[in-house]
Amino acid sequence: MLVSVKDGVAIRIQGDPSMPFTDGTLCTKVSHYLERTYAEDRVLHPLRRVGAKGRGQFERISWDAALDEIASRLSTLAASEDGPESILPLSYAGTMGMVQFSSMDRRFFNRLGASVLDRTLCSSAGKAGLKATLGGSVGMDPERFAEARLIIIWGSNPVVSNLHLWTRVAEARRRGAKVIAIDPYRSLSAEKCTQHIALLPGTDGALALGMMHVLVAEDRIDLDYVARYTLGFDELAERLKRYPPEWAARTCGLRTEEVVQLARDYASVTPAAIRLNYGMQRHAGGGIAARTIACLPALTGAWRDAAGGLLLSTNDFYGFDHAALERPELLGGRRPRVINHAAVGDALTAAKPPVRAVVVYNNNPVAVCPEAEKVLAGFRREDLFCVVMDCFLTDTADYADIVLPATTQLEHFDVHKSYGHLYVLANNPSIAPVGESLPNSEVFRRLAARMGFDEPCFRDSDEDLCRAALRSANPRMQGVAWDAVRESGWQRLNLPERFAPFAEGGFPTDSGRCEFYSASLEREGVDPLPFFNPPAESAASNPDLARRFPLAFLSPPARNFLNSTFANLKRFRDREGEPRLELHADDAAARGIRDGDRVRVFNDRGGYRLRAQVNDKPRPGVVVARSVWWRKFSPDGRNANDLTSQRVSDLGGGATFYDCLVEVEKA
Ligand SMILES: Nc1nc2c(c(=O)[nH]1)N[C@H]1C(S)=C(S)[C@@H](COP(=O)(O)OP(=O)(O)OC[C@H]3O[C@@H](n4cnc5c(=O)[nH]c(N)nc54)[C@H](O)[C@@H]3O)O[C@H]1N2
Ligand SMILES: Nc1nc2c(c(=O)[nH]1)N[C@H]1C(S)=C(S)[C@@H](COP(=O)(O)OP(=O)(O)OC[C@H]3O[C@@H](n4cnc5c(=O)[nH]c(N)nc54)[C@H](O)[C@@H]3O)O[C@H]1N2
Ligand SMILES: [Mo]
Repeated sequence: MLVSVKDGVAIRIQGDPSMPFTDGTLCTKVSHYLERTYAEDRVLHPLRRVGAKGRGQFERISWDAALDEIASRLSTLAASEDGPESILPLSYAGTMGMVQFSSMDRRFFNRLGASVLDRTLCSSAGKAGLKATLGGSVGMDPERFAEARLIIIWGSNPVVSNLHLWTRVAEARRRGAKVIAIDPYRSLSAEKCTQHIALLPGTDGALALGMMHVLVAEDRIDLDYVARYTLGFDELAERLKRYPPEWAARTCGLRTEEVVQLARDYASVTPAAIRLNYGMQRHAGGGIAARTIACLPALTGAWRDAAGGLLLSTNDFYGFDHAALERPELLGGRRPRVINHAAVGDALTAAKPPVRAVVVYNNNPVAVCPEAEKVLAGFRREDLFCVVMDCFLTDTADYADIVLPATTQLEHFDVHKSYGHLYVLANNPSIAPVGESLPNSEVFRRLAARMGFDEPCFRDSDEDLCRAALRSANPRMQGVAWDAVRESGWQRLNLPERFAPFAEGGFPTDSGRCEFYSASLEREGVDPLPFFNPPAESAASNPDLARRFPLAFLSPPARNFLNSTFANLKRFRDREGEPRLELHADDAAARGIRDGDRVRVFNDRGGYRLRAQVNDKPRPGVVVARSVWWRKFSPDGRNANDLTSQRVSDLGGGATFYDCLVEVEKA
């Protein structure tokens, strides 16, 4: 992104036309980033709560007063009987730059010995699934999608959530590729595909097993690739006998021909690329499902081609030096307890010893964490000391004792990797911090000084941190150094342009092969071969619950919001209109609901009101509420996470937002 500045004020932003991945295009939200930077409701100075928790009433205080109070409260807790584990950082993806996401903050909490947050809100199920099969978060180069002849968009809505990949998919389509969406919902992306396979939520693993059964039964396997570069094919073939396409079709709510044809297309139309994304892994069986799907390209040898294979995340191609950023040695041998972010409601209400202070940054947990009633019960606690660092008074900030104003991307240094491309990006500040706002890194630097943490690493500047992040012996990082990246803005990892990562094996697993049979899973007590792990909440897996709550509830990203970011700005809220529940005409008719009616969606965990949008986009039995709305901008002050559960996925302890049964009634 390029920023034009006049008299210290940013007046124009544009995509960097030299950047190959974006080609100078900004997404719907970031193209209006200046409105966020200069928004009227931006927090400009530190604030202290004056009203009751949740009311959002504050008075202005100085930085010194704010930091003195925080340092004194945290020091007292650290020295108390419950110790430093009574303090919990709550941070997530508000910014994912290495400096503002995970550097000085981690040093600070390591030195303190605070409880460790397991950040599982987004991707940990799929990450663990990929690790078991491929050895890490690695896959094909997204820039090669344009050359694929077959593309499967699997549990993803890239028109909305991954625009720059979609550009490549659209290009492939123009060149005649077949593009297939696998999604219970006819999303904006599914609408633009050549074919849409609308399976039941949480059944993706079953579909992949059925496909693999067909591939083996019809001799559509690349036996040479399998013999050279995979592990456990014979055991897998034996296992697949349990999963004929008729079984898969029944489990997924599809026709047998759909399963068989998908397998045949997948094997015969090449190069074949799978864009797997995180939608499909937000279920109880999400980790095993991702692992199972990741077996497909090795069976057919799709990896041989740069435009074939699978992409969930490119994260592990980067060799950033996280230990240099986070300094785990500051723990000094202590091993603080670990708290799962996806179950933070339970942690704040029931952990022993109790959590007595939270420091929230890059995160809006009251809006984005599951089972909001429990999360709120935690944040309402009078005895919980709560600090929120943010650019805005979010739903979470309303419960803060102290609010600290945070900078935006225009106002701080950072260095980024990506999970969806292969470039290192510099984030150079173009304007001074707005108001009295400070970067996260600076806040933790100042807090460290106040708390007497005198290790020299607490004095590193943000550019020191950028430099440290890129200092790495990893061959893909050779030639990628901070000073050069800062100048050019971006640099591709040291990889060939036509990069086919596993054309000749070389998977980062222990065996160096794609592991159909996973000894690492076996060691964890998990079935080492792919199997179907059903959703926790579905008619097949929990018929009693499904009798009371027969509809599957999905709350995927809205086009004009980025999780809950941007959802406070009028432009984006106006574009989304109001919270809406999309439902199929059959499900609406069965409940006497018409398009435009006010409805209430509910289950045992909670409920909220929104406007019915009757269309045939969700398959029957599925309802969709595009998210994540701020609670305070919703008609009854609630949102989708009133319904979602704190249950975690089979692998990786990931959140299971889309594994959620509900009922709907006219309000
Ligand atoms: N505009 C916008 N872009 C974003 C975000 C945003 O909030 N807004 N968020 C960013 C973040 S943090 C992330 S993690 C990514 C997420 O990006 P993706 O992982 O691509 O997720 P979504 O775009 O939410 O697409 C999820 C799709 O999965 C479908 N789905 C739900 N359950 C299932 C299932 O069981 N099986 C299958 N096959 N499909 C299912 C949903 O209907 C939805 O269409 O997007 C990023 N980009
Ligand atoms: N129901 C439902 N819930 C979901 C999802 C879903 O699909 N459905 N998606 C899940 C997913 S994929 C994700 S990734 C999570 C995301 O959850 P979060 O990471 O909490 O993301 P946001 O809601 O965007 O909130 C980030 C906050 O960080 C702030 N911020 C941005 N930059 C900075 C900075 O530099 N410093 C500080 N201090 N603050 C900053 C923003 O203003 C914003 O308030 O939500 C999850 N929750
Ligand atoms: Mo995410």
